[in-house]
Amino acid sequence: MQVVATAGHVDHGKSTLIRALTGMEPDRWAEERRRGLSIDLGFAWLTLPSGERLAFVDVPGHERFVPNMLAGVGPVPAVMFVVAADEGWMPQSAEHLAAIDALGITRGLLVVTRADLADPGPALREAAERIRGSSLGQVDSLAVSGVTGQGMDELRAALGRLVDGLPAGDPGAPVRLWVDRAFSIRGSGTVVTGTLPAGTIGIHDELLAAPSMRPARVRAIQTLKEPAERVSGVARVAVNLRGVAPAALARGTALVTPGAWALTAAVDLRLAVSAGAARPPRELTLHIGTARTTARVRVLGGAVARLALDRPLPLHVGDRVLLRVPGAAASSPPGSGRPSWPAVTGATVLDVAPPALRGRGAATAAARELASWPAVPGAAQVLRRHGLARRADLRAMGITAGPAPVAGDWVADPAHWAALGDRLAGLAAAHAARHPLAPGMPVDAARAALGLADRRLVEALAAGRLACEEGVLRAAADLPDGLLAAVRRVRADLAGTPFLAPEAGRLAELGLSARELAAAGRAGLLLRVSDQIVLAPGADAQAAGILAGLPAPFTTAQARQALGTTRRVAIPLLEYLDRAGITERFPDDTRRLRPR
Ligand SMILES: Nc1nc2c(ncn2[C@@H]2O[C@H](COP(=O)(O)OP(=O)(O)OP(=O)(O)O)[C@@H](O)[C@H]2O)c(=O)[nH]1
Ligand SMILES: [Mg+2]
Repeated sequence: MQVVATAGHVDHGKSTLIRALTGMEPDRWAEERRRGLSIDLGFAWLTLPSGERLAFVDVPGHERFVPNMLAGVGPVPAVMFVVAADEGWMPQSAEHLAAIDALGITRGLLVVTRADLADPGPALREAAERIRGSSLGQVDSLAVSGVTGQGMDELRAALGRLVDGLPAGDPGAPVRLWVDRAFSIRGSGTVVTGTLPAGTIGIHDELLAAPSMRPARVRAIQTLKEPAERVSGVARVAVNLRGVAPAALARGTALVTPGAWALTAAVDLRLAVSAGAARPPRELTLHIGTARTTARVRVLGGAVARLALDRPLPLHVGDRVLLRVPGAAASSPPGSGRPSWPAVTGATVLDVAPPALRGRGAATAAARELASWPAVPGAAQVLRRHGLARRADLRAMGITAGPAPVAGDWVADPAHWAALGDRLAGLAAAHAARHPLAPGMPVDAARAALGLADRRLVEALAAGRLACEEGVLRAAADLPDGLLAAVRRVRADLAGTPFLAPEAGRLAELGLSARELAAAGRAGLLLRVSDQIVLAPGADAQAAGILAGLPAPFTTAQARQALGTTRRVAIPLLEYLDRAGITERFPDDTRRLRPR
């Protein structure tokens, strides 16, 4: 299934076209039908000649209902832009196009309707020209009449081509269903509807209602009025929920996959317009999906701004949002001298957990860093800014790929990690100088001094630099320099591929015989998995973190793959983990992590 929203000036024939195409009534309210004017969103669908189903979200064109229009278009991947042949391009045509452009929607179709009333040529030419300058670019276009039915077969064919070109949603993506309607049905309870852009919702799934984050269990699902066990985006869905009242799920709330979304009231983002020439107003309305909230704007520099949201939203790094000047019309008044801030602009979310800006120059430095980020930032940029993060936190920010953990489920920016290691070595040396009779530094003292949340981080940092025994860190001093140098080479080999232990030839080349390996192991500089296999200290905890991500029980082959290593290492490593009580081996040679 695909979902397409309408767009276009008031009274240009959007709803009439949807009625003619689908035989369904998009104007759901008596008031809309009485006034001949759409006020709220309408929903209708049809089956295309290809057999694929296409749902429409019909939006109102009147300028008073722009927030409803934005809620309709917000979660939808494509638009059918409607212009009346007898009126041509009009103010809300421009306003709707500006919104589509700000949302970054790239797929669309131009339909000039009411072609029974006037020659559609001029309207087609002008609209195509305007649309070409937007994110939609060059679109297919045609003339029709929703009243005489002229051109409707061609329109179905054009919609088929539009739909064929649309990317399918990722069924494995985390769910964020922006609610567009919530109501209750006698005997069933709460039902919400929305456009599901990606991900899968199944009966019995537990979702959270953002922003309250109250859990809601899925009792039943319908898509286009048909019951379904599971539905994957892109789709129109109606979800029957247990555990929440409709009032807690009004338009603008979202149903999200637990753990997959950070609820945030502060974001750093890149504006599609640089703040160089014009200054944005202090307050803008942020729109995403069906939600909107007032946001206080602070330009950090160039096109980078920090927004404080009145209402927290479930956001991911890379989300596209629309920023609207409250109460403004789309086309700014011309010729007022100083360039004015556009009525709507798009922006891309760069950071959903921005660090506090302290001290002079912090904003400028932050703007410079964020300006250098790619269009859609990834783990490398986010980690460079945050230094250290749990993988679960990265996932909630929308970052799924990332480096292997340094300890537990912690991942680190390499430079930050190296600097922390150096600071730890310095702290331990200073401690030893201050306490000559008890030179070992307690791990917890080091953890506090480094401001770290988890002592496993200290242990991983100490590995290779300091010996760590019984909760105390000691300088690994009394080993010969040659051995220390060889150990550093091994550690460098392991830096990018932590589970590819050096082969016997490599150990011999570095002069590391069994005796040297044993000494390095005792000093905590290497982890001796077996006589022949050495890894960096902390590799056991790192392996446990990775294996925790496998379905239990897992096979040796699955573990080997997840760890990115060979059987030569995987088998002794798993046996080591068994002995250490980290894993548990079953008679069929599968394993699971022991609960801690
Ligand atoms: N002759 C003729 N009239 C049309 C055609 N399409 C729409 N109309 C008329 O134009 C008026 C507006 O049509 P709607 O379909 O309500 O327009 P809309 O774009 O949905 O308007 P809003 O939702 O209020 O923005 C109605 O009176 C329709 O009967 C057409 O193809 N030919
Ligand atoms: Mg209408």
